[in-house]
Amino acid sequence: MKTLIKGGTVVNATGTAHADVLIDGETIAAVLAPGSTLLGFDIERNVDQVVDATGKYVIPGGIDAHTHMQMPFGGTEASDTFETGTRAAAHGGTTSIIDFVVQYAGENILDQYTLWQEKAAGQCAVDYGFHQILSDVQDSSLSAMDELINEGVTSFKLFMAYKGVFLSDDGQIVRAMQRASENGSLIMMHAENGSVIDLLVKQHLERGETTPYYHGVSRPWQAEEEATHRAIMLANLTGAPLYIVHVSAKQALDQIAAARDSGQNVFAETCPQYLYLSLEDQLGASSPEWGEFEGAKWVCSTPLRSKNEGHQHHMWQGLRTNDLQVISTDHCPFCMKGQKDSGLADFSKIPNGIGSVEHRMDLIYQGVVMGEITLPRWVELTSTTPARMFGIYGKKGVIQPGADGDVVIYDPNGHTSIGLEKTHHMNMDYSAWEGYEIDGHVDTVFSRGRRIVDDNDYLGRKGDGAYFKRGLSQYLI
Ligand code: DUC
Ligand code: ZN
Ligand code: ZN
Repeated sequence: MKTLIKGGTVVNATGTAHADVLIDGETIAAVLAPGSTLLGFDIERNVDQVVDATGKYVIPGGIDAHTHMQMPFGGTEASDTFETGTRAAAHGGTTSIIDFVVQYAGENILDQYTLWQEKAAGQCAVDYGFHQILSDVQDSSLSAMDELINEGVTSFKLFMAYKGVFLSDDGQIVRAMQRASENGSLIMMHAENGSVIDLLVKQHLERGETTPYYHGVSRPWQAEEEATHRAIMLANLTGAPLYIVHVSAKQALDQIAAARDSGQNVFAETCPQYLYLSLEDQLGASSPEWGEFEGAKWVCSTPLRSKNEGHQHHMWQGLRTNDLQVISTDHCPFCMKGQKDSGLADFSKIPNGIGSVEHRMDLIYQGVVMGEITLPRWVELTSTTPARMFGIYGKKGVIQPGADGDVVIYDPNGHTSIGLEKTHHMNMDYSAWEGYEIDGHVDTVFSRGRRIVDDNDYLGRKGDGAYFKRGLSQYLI
């Protein structure tokens, strides 16, 4: 199948150009001056389909480098399967995800990796890769890190919170970092001080403060800043490169900026929820159905931060100055009924997570509309840098000859309503983004040359998406 996408504005991280894009089979064959011929051939007459992108942006497919499909967590499992979650991603212009293989204490890492490959195989709508979560860092975990690199898993996530679930102590973290500094892999860190949080949670509950708002209050910015600083110091000690996930506190971002300024290989992402949503929104949330428990819809970790303290402004600023390099979602959806409601009487029992995989490209495009970031920076933050950071650039993250035909036609004059009625495709009984009106619309999505979304219709099939082996981070070599 040959496709010509004609008349659009191609947006790469490096800039914009009026150009036609020729996709041959699964691959971009050429990016051409509008209306040009190829070796004397009239291209338009020699392709199978021509798609008119006049007045629209033609961008590389989004890459969400932080998702948790069907993740076992908080006594339940994230409600999107690899099938439903990747289909929703496709609708939102995301054509690659990198999900997390989970290891709980005592479990064997390579067994878990095999299990996750089995879960995803034949299910996905878009291409996918894996990071590996390490919890107790056994001797076998270290050799497994080396083996997984050959499988294309080149980044390892550790947690400084969730004691008894995921938490690794500082000694375990250092062991994993030492191995990463030897084998070239990237350490990803959930940076929150778990002991402090556990104490504050206990104290709030003892005082009868049980509503979802106290989830955020018991995870203060000091706990994020302290853990971020500690992670940076441990990475400094070992020489390991470090990527801090889901940064929400401005003080944590300042730690990251200082480390980067000193020359250390420290990278970081934030997520849409930390750019738009606040602790005050959560406190004010109430509905006839749920009362104050409505706030459970926005229980995630790191938590939403206070609007009055300027965190959101600082995140946008960090995205402009490149102290933050990536925007992922931390997509970890749970339904209100039957999942989040297990915390009705105790906020600490609410499974942590927000679902956004479908909305990330739209929500961050809104940053362009608001004048927070430029058009090329939108593509850089949501596609190009995730590709480079996680070793898939060239195939993904760019519109150029030889790249996979992962292409999105985005209409800046279109509109996307995230309605109060269910308008999204995620397997959730609500959306954290209900009521958001977006000036822009994902019109058409190609995944390796196949048109899988057109005008809100899904044209693909389960199992279209393939596993990609990743190389080492392209920022480190
Ligand atoms: N944070 C969440 O909100 N959910 C999944 C795990 C995490 O770190
Ligand atoms: Zn995390
Ligand atoms: Zn996560």
